[in-house]
Amino acid sequence: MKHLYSTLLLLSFISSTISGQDNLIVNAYNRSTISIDGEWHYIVDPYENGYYNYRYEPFDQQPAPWASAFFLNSKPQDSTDLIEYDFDKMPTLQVPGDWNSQSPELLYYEGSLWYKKSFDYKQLNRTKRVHLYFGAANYKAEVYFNGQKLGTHIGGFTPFNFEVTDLLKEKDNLLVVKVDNKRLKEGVPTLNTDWWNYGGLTRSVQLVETASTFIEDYSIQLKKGDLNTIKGYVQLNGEAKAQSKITLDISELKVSTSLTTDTNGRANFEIPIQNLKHWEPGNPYLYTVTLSAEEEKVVDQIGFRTIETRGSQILLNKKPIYLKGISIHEESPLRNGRALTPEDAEQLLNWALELGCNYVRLAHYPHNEHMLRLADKKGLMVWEEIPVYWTILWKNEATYLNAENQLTEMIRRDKNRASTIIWSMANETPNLPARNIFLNKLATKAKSLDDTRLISAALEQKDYPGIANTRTINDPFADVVDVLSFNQYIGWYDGLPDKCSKISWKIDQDKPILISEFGAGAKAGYYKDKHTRWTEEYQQHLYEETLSMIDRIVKVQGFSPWILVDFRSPRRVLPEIQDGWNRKGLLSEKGEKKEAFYTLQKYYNYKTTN
Ligand code: GCB
Repeated sequence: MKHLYSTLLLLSFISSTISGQDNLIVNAYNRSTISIDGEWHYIVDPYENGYYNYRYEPFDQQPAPWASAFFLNSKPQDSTDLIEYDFDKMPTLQVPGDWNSQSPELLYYEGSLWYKKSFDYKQLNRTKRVHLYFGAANYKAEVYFNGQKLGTHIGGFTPFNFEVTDLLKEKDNLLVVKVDNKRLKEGVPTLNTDWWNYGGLTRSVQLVETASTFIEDYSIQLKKGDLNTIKGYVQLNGEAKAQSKITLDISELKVSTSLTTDTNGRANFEIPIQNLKHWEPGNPYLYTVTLSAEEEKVVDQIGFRTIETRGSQILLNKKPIYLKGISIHEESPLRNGRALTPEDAEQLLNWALELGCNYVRLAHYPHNEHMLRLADKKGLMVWEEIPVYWTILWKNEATYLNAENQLTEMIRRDKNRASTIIWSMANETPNLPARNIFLNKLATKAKSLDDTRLISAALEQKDYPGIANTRTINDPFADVVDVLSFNQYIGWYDGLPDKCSKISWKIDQDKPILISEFGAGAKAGYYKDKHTRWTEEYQQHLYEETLSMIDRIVKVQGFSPWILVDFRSPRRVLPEIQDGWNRKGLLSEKGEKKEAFYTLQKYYNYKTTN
């Protein structure tokens, strides 16, 4: 047995230096999948004792046998064996799920935690390839399977996968994942945020089965600005990927197009289409699209729409549209923690619809895929964003690459969602030369990955030089974005709500304007008068004042107040009012509606969208 440890460790040493995650498989949930969600044993490991030896060298990079390396799930072979851990005697956590909301001891925990799951795979069929797919793990995941390291993933909100075909057994597969949510200065996000640092395997873990040559990725959307041409590509992975036949069927449109891949396994296409029902709020039409490769089929539900700007207008399917929005964090009153299921998404998006929204800002990081799928079905336009928030290390190359990777994974996952109309690069970042370089590179990358959607960022507003009580946007990134968005808190961090009526706006850029945030804190059920902070009347008054101010800002094409539901934040410590919650929600964390909910609802009911 000891000999086996050293063999396994040597193997893992070799593999950890050569392996990493594979290209992301798109539309994973609509493929043949086996869930490995459920109860997973865990060990809390703040000192990373199961990862490093006493010289602080990672076990998985040492060729010697180390029975205390947790990824081996070692068991004493006889009564003389010294093994100082035992996963199977430890408590369990639900996967998917953040760990913070599952145990009072873990509420504030930031550090390493090991998950272990054993499972059988009865349907072992050597012609299939099998991939281990993680919806997300916050923040850094080290993944080990049957004693081998598969790789590491950094970034808490995007999916990743590893192929396990050759490692999979029929009985007793061992999956061990170390997840570390320590905040890092060089991380994305960095040390300070105004949200809870929920750690763990926060989204579902699945085995995805594919053919030996399979459809890894595809893009199927309308060509930029063209209501009658579907454009895209299909990418195969596998030995037979070159010169391979693929058929793209949209039977309802009588489309059946044959494609042949090039030597890299890719087929590009443009297909003219007549009589398309275009996706839009109120009529979110989705077509069933089937891709058939030689050995497999992938089915998706895809909507077709164009999104462009013209001067200060946003055009959806060539028609101006006003975005009636709300900002949302990925947190659920149903579970008092990270939202993660289709039901959580249903609840959040139903509230947005009840408010009268046609648009949601999914802040401040990529939300789970159910949110986008449901937004597609419900006809809600979406702003998606990466956690480049406040004070990133702009000059650090690794930080940039991390942000770019999160952007790439988000776009790769969601580029076929008609609902997503805006990719946002950042939130409230300082106007500095190094930041400009960082964000410009991100925007160029986003455009290179997807030229059909709009780019934005939540910027900050400033005093207009030389004109009293006048605000403007003075940020060079405003020249790069397609949609000029900014957050503003006049009446909350900046004076009282009455101040809104005294402020004028002079925004010189000829672009559509979105107000990406405004809001005020209120404790549900606390009533007094409109000048008393934290009351429902104050919040309602702020909404009334802000809404009439917004009506006076020329070029505004929509907004997304902060925020739908109260959310946990360690920055919010005021006793009896905040108690760890940011109170700017239109609903409390228990789902109680505040007065301002109805104020916004009324406004949206009267507001026309064109
Ligand atoms: C902001 C941030 C958001 C905060 C909000 C607040 O400007 O973008 O993340 O939660 O203000 O409540 O202060």
